[in-house]
Amino acid sequence: MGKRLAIAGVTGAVGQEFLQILDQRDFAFDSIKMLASKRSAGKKVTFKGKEYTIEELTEDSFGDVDIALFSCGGSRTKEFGPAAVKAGAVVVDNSSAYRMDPEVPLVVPEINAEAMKQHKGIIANPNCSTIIAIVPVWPLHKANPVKRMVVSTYQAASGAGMAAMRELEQQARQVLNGEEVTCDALKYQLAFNCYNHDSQTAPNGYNAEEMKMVNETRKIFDCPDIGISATCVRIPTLRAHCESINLEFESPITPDEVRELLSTAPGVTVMDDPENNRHPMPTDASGKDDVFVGRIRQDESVPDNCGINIWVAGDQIRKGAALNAVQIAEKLL
Ligand code: 2RA
Repeated sequence: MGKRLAIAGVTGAVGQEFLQILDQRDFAFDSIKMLASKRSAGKKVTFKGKEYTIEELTEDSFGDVDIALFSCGGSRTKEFGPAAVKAGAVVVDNSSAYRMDPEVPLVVPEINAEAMKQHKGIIANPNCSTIIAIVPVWPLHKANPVKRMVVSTYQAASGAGMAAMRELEQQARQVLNGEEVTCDALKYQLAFNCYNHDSQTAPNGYNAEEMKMVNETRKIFDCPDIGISATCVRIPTLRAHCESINLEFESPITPDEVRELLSTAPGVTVMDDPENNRHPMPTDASGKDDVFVGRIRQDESVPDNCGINIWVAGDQIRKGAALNAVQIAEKLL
């Protein structure tokens, strides 16, 4: 018997991607409910050739649900997630609401799927820039513990939602036409520009996106002492995040050993062609499941060949959000 599914936040970029991925992966389900805000209730959505009517997300939406995929923001997860659990559903939540709750597993299936066994009804999906960084770092860390990780991100508009993607396109047209730039979904002009991630800055000078990278990585790796520093920047691409990652290992490691380890790592594609200077680009990763890794090279500033630099690209909406959540749900079947 397949599971009874619900998608909470079905009209958003991640919600729409849930449907695509459930279809592409032929996810076994018996029924599916499309849930969204009151504003979207009554609208239609087509899934696997069948038309569904969107229902308003309420506390009573989950009596006939086994697995609920949530991507509707942290406040709505806190409002409706517990009711879903009380009704007997397992919630896989893409928001940051419960990620650092010690009672809630924070899971990347390729890394810590076993943590799911501890769930008490909610399983948290990590932040997209965290997932895209740690999928390739984990196999290296397992072979040779990472002491310190410095990450600079180049994050796509999709991280700010579907409306931000559309606004980036609109801004580009406005700039080229010499018109005033619209900044509703995006905090600043992103077209032909970039800006530091516009999440709140903490007293230590780091924004929430950067502290997610630090705190979520330590939780998922179960490695509270790993040194992590992040700088997160929004750039004018549509849906794939890129990240420059500097790693300091406990023991010496060569670029060839890194390539060898990554060549068999789940969820990773090595695209490392220094001779032709061909390395992952957002256009390579967009729409794909894997995290692409290139620019694999020694960090010659770190003694004893214990430093490595890599460059990664991953689809923010897929592996950075919807795919990772569906992979978690697949382990609940
Ligand atoms: C961003 N990581 O890219 C966030 C979205 N969850 O803005």
